[in-house]
Amino acid sequence: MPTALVTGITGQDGSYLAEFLLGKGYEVIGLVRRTSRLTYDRIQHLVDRIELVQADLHDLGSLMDVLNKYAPDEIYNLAAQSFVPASWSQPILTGEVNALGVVRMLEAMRLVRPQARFYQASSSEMFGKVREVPQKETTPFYPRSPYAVAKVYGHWITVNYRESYNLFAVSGILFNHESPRRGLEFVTRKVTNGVAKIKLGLADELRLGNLEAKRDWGYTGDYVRAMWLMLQQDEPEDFVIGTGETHSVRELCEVAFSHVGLDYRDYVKQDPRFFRPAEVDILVADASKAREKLGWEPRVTFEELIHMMVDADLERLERKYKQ
Ligand code: NAP
Ligand code: G4F
Repeated sequence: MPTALVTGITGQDGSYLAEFLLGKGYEVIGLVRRTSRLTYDRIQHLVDRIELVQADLHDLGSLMDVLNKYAPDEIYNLAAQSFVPASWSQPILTGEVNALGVVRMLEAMRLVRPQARFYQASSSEMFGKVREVPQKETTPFYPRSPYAVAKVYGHWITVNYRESYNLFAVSGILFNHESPRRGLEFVTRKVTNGVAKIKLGLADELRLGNLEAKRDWGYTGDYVRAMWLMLQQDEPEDFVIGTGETHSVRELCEVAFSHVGLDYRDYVKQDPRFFRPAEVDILVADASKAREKLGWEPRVTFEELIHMMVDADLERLERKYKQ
């Protein structure tokens, strides 16, 4: 039975990846940081089937201890400060975790478990002020936030450890991926949760920032499959993962509100508080390399994804407020 270590297991991607790996017969070790309250809501249904171990990306010794104890075959480094706006208010913390945290994990692997295979959660935010449309593996980066700058470091240090130490270390450059487990502050979930609240009479408006920004939004369940496929290849290589479709935040609102028979123009208000100091205007993936080499394709469409998220929020809120 192969063993996989997943950092960020309590996050959106970690929970889907853990499910996926269990389905493939892996022993799954989840790295969790010490917090004053447990943050296991996304993995509550899995806690009896996985092993959780405390360590922190700030602390090299804790990472080395975990690798020593569990000797994983695969390491998925998903942990990060993942909310872009927070990276302007906490740029140093974001750099510590999203940039230096990656090299700590790679150092731990180099010193303790060099035969393991390493996946780094790189991001389409690295393309930022895009140099070409669509974006592929060779598109130059132009990061537009402290988050994205830190992710560029994490990306290149992974390439560098692969080339310097001959480690099997790869980066997945993943475009936005969403699900009913997405954090409430990200725009898809903010919209689907807002729609559900308005539909149930729990709110009467939804305040958003830039409605013209465009993103390539896919379903997280599809994207964790791509992470795993990258670690099953003969040679370590980086891959762009996305749907190849782009939609504006305005279109997202149209699809989400009309799913419950409402017109977004009656409820959505633009609020300067949610605009960013520097915006990423358009992201859209050219994932042809992943299609050809990994045989990867997304299975859930944009409309299906947004409908799934609205339905899940409606169901959750109905349950909560009926009691
Ligand atoms: P998420 O839901 O915010 O989860 C982040 C995870 O990182 C949580 O488990 C969090 O733990 C953990 N974490 C944060 N700081 C840590 C530290 N110092 N030590 C150990 N763990 C720490 O993010 P996600 O959407 O699943 O994204 C997963 C990864 O993919 C991130 O690296 C993100 O930047 C990257 N990414 C995401 C997308 C996307 O669209 N979702 C696209 C491209 C790349 P707590 O539960 O304790 O907070
Ligand atoms: O949902 P978002 O906050 O995601 P963003 O910034 O694209 O980052 C996410 O995807 C990245 C991959 O490209 C990941 F690396 C990162 O970790 C994260 O998962 O915002 C999407 C767009 C932005 O252009 C933002 O300006 O939506 C726009 N937006 C408009 N109104 C809003 C809002 N975003 C948020 N969060 N809240 C709003 O009210």
